[in-house]
Amino acid sequence: MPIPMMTGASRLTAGTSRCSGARGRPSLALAVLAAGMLLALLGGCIPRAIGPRAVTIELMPDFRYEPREVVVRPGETVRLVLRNRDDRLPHEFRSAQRVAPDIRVEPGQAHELRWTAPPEPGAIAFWCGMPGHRKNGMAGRIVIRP
Ligand SMILES: [Cu+2]
Repeated sequence: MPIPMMTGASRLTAGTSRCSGARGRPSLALAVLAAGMLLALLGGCIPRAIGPRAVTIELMPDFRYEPREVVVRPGETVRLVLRNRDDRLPHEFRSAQRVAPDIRVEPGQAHELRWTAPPEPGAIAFWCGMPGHRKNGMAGRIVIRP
C-alpha cells in the first residue's frame, strides 16, 4: 500500500515539475504576444505620426509651379507643402482664400499647411501675386476628383 502512494507522490512531483515547465512556455507565449501587440501598436502609430499625405508644390525661379496641377480626392486632408526653390525672389500661393489666406514664401523657404479638400469634385486655381508673375505663367490648379 505505501508503495503505490509513494508512486503517486512521485508522479505528483513529476506532474508539478512538468507543470512548471509548462508554465515557462505560456510566459514565452505571452512575451511573443506582448511583442506582437507592441509591434501592432507601433505599426498603428507610424501612419498617425506621418499624418495625411504630403502634396508638395515647388515655387520655381522661372515663374512656374512644379507640378502645375495636383490631384486630391474629395474630402481628402493633405499636408500642402509649398517650397520656394528660388534663391532670389519670394513667391506666393494665392487661391482667393479657397485653400488658405495668401501665403508668401521667402527664397529657399517652405511653408506647410494642413488642408481638407471640399467634398465635391472640382478645381481650385492658385497663382503667385508678385507683380508680373501670374502673367508670366506662375499659376496652377488643384483638381478635386475621386
Ligand atoms: Cu512668384
